[in-house]
Formats: sequence, structure tokens, C-alpha cells
Amino acid sequence: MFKKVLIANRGEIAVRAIRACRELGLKTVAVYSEADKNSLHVELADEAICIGPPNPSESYLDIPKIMAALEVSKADAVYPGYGFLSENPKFAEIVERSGAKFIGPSSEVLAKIGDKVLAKKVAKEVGLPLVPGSEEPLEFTDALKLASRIGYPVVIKAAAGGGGRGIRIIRDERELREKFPVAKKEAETSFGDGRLYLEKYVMKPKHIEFQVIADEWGNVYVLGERECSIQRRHQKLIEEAPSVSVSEEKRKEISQKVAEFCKALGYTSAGTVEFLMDEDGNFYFMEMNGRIQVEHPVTEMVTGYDIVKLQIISAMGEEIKLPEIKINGFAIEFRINAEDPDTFMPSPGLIETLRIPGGPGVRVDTHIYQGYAIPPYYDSLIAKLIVWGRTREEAIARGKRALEEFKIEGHNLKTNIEFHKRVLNQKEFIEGKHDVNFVERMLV
Ligand code: MV4
Repeated sequence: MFKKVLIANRGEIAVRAIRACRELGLKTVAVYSEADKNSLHVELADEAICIGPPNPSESYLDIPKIMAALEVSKADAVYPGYGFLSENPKFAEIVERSGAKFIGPSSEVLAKIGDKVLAKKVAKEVGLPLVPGSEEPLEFTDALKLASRIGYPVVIKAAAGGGGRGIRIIRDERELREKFPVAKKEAETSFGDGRLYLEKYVMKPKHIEFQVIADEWGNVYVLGERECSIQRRHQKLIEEAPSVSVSEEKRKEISQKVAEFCKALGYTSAGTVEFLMDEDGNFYFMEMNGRIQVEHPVTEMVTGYDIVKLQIISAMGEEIKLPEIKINGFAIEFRINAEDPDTFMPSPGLIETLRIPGGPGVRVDTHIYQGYAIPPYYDSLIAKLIVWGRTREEAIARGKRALEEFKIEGHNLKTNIEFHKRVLNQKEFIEGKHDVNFVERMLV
């Protein structure tokens, strides 16, 4: 049991966590950088401690500063959110050793899933399908042999890469001979780790991920999937649940294996298991993320569970007992970014006019308010609009309606609201046939 939670994050997810704590009767401590002194999370928390300059490396990423705030506030748990220190096994271990509770998986589990080769090994052992290819890093001659066995096109991935960094498509043997050494050098300079592996290239894949919540008593629940194929340069823009492309039968099959995977890892707290799905509906395990994700609200809208509260309850050591998971209706999340719609570059500024949508089936998770100045130091996510409908068609109509209501204006301030409206009018999206290359195609 704990009584006071330090929120080691900022923005909408810090606000989201404070809300969950308050509903559970827990006190909260906000930490903030000098750029965030007028932030909503600072205002809503019971206490707030400034931890340094705007630069994340001197504040939200600075472990000694967070640990000092933990000590002076006498908080007995840490909520890491997403990004920043959330998946850092060293940070989790330091929190654990301090005697406070890290609200997330154990430091050992974070280290295990952070090792992509090890995670794949465990996935394979429980029967989760992998993309055909080398399950371990390989050298040039073995890459040539493997590629001719599985057939081109293939992809080369850096073992230390992630989030789309260090991935290359190779069409034929000539290109493999040319690019393999280049990829190796690049991986060495970018990641300090030149290990590469090779996979069959999955064409037109969808990004499908399964939400998990697990307690410390061995219970693992899979709260269905999300489809996150609407993305640009590995930044997700729209996510939905459930995926129209996943049958009830397939959902059951993958959920079962995802639960076994989590049990094999000794997983606790919330987590997400990511897959690529090909045009024939085949799933391929990619990786597991050991954090709450930006897009968790779509799962909350279709399952009725408060995933952040479940994370906290799990961290308290309580047993989580849930009936069979039922998916009700369809939810879509639109990430509202303060960015230039043409260049996708961040566009921070002062919010002078703000009109937040509401009404049936509409949820807005945000830290912004009228008069708030968006600082330039952090990511450009300023709000999440989540809509729910009994059918996907109703959710899309609600999305259009709510996006029309949404007004965020200010000097030099631009958002991607118009981009979202465009997506909702695309035939490919309406029919649910979009893959991870949809945005690139739409923009030409
Ligand atoms: C792939 C792939 C096709 N085939 N692997 C990019 C990020 C990394 N986590 C996995 N990624 C991909 N791996 C094989 N064998 C296509 C992608 C990919 C992608 C995956 C998920 C979401 C968006 C993507 C955008 C481009 C490429």
C-alpha cells in the first residue's frame, strides 16, 4: 500500500495520472521544469516541486533530481507515464532500491523486454509468430544465404534500433551486398552497436497492438487490440479499437498467446504487445512496450476499464479480478499536435482561443487551457480527442463533428486538426483498408 504518488512526467499524461490517483484517494506530487511552472499538472497536484531547467536532460530525465523530489516529498510511489524515464530499467531499479514503488513492471522485466533478441526468443517459445528471418544478429555471408532462402524483399534492422530507427528495405542480392556494410557502420555510429538482423519484408502491414494488464498474483488480462496504422515517420496520429481487420477468432487466439508471453516474462502492470499484420491477416510479433501508451484511452472507451487506475492497484499489490473482457463499440483517438500542417514541424505558441468539444461519446485528455503558452522544449502533443460510437461509422461521424467543434487558436500557433478531418474523408480509411503507409500516400 502507498499513500502519496510522485508523477514523474508532464503534460496530458501527468494530468491523467493525477486524476486516477485522486479517484483512489491518493495524494500526488508533481515535478516540473522551469518551462512548466504554469502547467495544469502543477496546478492539479497536491504538491509541486521544481526540478530544474527546461531541457529534459536537466529535469524530467534527470534521475538524481527526481529521486531528491521523491525524498523531500516523502512520496512512496512513482508514476512514470510514457517517454522520459518510463522504460528505463536503471531508473526503475533506483526507485525500487529507495523503498518506493515504481508503478510499472519490475526493473528486471523492463530490462528483459528492452532486449529485443531476448523478447523474440520468449515470444517464439510461447508460440507467438515471428517474421521469417534471423532471430539473432548475423554477419554478411549468413545474411546473403538467409535472404536467398526466405526470398526478397527483406529488411535489415539494427539490433539496438527501435521506433523505426535503423530499418532498411532491400530488394535484391545486389542491394544487400551494397547496403549491409553501410547499415552496419550506421548502426555502430548511431547506436554504438553494429549488430544487425534480417527479416522478410512484410508488405502493406497494419500496426496492431494488444493491451495487457497484469497483477502481482499471476493474473494477466488482455484488453483487446488497437490499430495504429495512421502514422507518419513512426509518430502515431490516429489509433482505434477494436481493429475492423481482426476477427473475433483471431483476437482470441492472439490474446491467449499474449497472456502466455506475459506470464513467461513475469510481467506485471500495464503493457502493450506490438504486431505487424499482413494483408492475409497473419500476425508477426514485433516488441513489447512496458509502459502506459498515449493511445490507452481507446481501449478504456471500449472495455470500460480505467487502465491507469488498474496500474496503480496492481502496484499496490492488490489482486485484480476481472470478468471476461467484452469489447463494446468503437473508439478512435486523434492526437492533436501543435505543429505546422505542411512541414509537420512543431509550432508552439500562446493559446488565445480554445473551444473544447463535448457531448455524447466525446472525451478530451489534455493539459492545455486558454492563456497557456505551449513551451517549445517537449513533444508537440497538446490534446487527445477520443470519440466513441456503437459502430465504427458512428465513431467516424462523431470524430468529424467533434473536430469541427475543436478550436485552438493563437498567434503563430498551428495544429493538425485539419489533417484529421481529411483522413476521415478518405475512402481507404473509411473502409478500414489503410496500412502503415497510408499517410505518405495521402500526402502526395
Ligand atoms: C517491418 C516492416 C515490414 N517488414 N518489418 C518500423 C518500426 C519498427 N518497430 C518496425 N517497423 C517495420 N518493420 C518487416 N519485416 C515495416 C515496418 C514499418 C512500420 C511498422 C509499424 C508502424 C509503422 C511502420 C512504418 C513503416 C515501416
